[in-house]
Amino acid sequence: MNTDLEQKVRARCREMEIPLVGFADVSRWEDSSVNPDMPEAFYPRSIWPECVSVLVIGLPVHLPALETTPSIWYHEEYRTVNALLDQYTYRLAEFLNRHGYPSVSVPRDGYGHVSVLEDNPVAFFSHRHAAYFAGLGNFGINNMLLTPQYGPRVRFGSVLTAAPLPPDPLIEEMLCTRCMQCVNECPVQALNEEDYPEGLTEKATCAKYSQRLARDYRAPCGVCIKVCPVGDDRIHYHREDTGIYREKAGTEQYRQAWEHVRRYGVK
Ligand code: B12
Repeated sequence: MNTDLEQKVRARCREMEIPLVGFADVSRWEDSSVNPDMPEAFYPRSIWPECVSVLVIGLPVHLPALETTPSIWYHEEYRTVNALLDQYTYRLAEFLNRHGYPSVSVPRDGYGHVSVLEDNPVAFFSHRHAAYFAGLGNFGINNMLLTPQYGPRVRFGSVLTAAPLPPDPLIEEMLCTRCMQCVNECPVQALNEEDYPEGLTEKATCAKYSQRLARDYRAPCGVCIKVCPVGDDRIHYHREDTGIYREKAGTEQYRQAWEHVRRYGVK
């Protein structure tokens, strides 16, 4: 394992202000004790046979913007994070290439348009699985990868590399509290109480809702990540109490602010 290279990659990520970085050995996808029954075609080595490790980065979505969803504010925040993910993973792949290790970045999503997802709501590579195997978090009832730092309010990008980087340990302690707020607050009832990956029963319903929001420049939805109580970012933004998202006395000031934002910049 190349620990010197690992330190260089971590230092590069710090310079780029990337808060979450993890490494996964490709053998984790092939180990049935940690991998759910993901079809083999989705394994990194099936996609690129030279792959030895996967480098995963995570960038947070900022809670105050997300709280206004569906809105232009979250819509733009989402686009910014997506653009950065693609740029950062491309640049990290180039960094590794320059160090002599063949590497390639994977697009943060991997579909041409949300309408494509109505018939086939699957991409060729799963970043949430990569993030899990890179020790960045574990799965919640909302089907998202929850991290200690940001709960599910973090988007991931991956670099496939031939470099043998030391794998990070998986997070064993379950982060999801099973509070069911994601299930109860989903505006189109697309989630149920089953554990991942059965929980998202209505992928097409979720995708269709997202498509409707996209026509108005309000996509994506993101309510299931907004209401999740997990993540240190809630402390940072003074949002430990998720009751703020339900009508209750003393929360009018917030509701007015969110409604104000939702009225502008969209159809
Ligand atoms: C398609 C997609 C969607 C679709 C469909 C949802 C879906 N497929 O789960 C729609 C538009 C509905 C959607 C919605 C959202 N998404 Co989305 N989405 C994706 C995308 C592009 C592909 C997912 C995928 O198909 N991966 C490949 C498959 C193989 O893996 P998987 O879905 O991760 O896992 C499945 C398999 O393992 C499968 N499985 C397990 N065992 C078995 C066994 C067999 C036999 C089979 C066939 C399958 C199977 O079941 C798992 C669950 O469906 C990813 C980006 C990416 N490329 O990873 C983002 C991604 C998953 N989305 C993300 C987010 C944040 C969201 C939203 C919150 C919207 C938002 N941005 O605000 C919502 C949340 C919906 C929810 N609660 O699940 C993030 C998740 C971040 C995190 N912290 O986990 C990702 C990773 C984007 C990113 N780059 O960060 N999404």
